[in-house]
Amino acid sequence: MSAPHCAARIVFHVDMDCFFAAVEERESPGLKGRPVIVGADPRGGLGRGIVATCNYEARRFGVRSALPISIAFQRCPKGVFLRPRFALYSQASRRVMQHLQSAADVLEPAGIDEAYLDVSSCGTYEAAREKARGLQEKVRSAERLSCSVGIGPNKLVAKIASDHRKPGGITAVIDSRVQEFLDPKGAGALRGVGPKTRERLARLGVETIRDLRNVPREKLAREFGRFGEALWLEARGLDERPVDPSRETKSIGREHTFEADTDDVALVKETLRRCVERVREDMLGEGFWARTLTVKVRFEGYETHSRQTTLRLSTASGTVLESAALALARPFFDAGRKFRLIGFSVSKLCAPEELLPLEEPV
Ligand code: TTP
Ligand code: MG
Repeated sequence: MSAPHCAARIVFHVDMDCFFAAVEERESPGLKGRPVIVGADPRGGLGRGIVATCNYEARRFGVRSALPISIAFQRCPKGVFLRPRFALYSQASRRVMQHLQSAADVLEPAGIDEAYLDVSSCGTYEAAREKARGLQEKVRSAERLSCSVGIGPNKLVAKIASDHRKPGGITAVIDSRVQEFLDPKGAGALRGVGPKTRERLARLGVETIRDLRNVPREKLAREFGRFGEALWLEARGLDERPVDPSRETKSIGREHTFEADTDDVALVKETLRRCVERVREDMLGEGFWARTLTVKVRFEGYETHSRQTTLRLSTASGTVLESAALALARPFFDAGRKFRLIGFSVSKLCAPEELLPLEEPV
């Protein structure tokens, strides 16, 4: 028998499998075995908007998150197309988080269907694996939902590991095997590496994390500035960020990186509106109103700016959020620059009930 792997820090990343679709299947047993696609209305193939997520039956037809709904309809016309029910998913999420909470030394919910758990008190990876099995079983029996668990020495590795064997997987990556685990993965698995960065990396001959590791530190810094420094560390599986329980409700945000830098103001405005709408859906799903609104932009060349305003009263009104976001963004639109990214976030969140008077009016 091999010696147990004692570890200083052990982190889980738990990610629910096909979350919205899995909740829908649970609610309607008739959906079992059929392709289920949650997202915009396909309108017989003419609908606009995108797929939020779909189950594995639908993925077999080439449907996936963020695909235009019209294409999803072409690929899988017999699928069951459902509009998202955010309130239902956030209720399911809250219950799952409670199970995770009771298994963790520290819990950091990282989104509606994912969380980081510090489980260092397990002491060994063997014990951590056992805990992960128990947790999956608990979520399966109590919530009838499936999740995948990544186990690693830090958040970065745990997150990549949770995606390694989906659905229902447990992947543990001990410290001494981090490099071997990361090396063959695409650079896109790292934080902040979207299509745009992947393309720039490809021009440097970088496809995998192994390729990235072979780029000298100075070259990455020259090419990407501070982000290059982060990439250098991440390619080595290094990540010191603690599991932070207070992160959850600090803010809710969405951002979009354009395929190519653009000075098409109408397109950027429309993208901002979509970000606002997604943020608002998340706010309502999680039962929050917000006071502080922030618009972030990144111009070509990675120059990043943000503008923020704090309202006198909290709101969840789509009209208020959208007009405030457009007003905040106006100076950016007037700058005559090319946009790489636009995003919107809200903070100073509160539950609407906190706004109500404490006593019943007489
Ligand atoms: P993910 O965890 O990315 O996706 P998933 O849980 O559906 O599938 P997987 O098994 O691969 O983890 O996202 C969680 C939920 O967030 C997802 O169920 C729907 C929602 N979502 C969107 O609304 N739009 C998106 O573009 C993505 C990626 C997710
Ligand atoms: Mg998921």
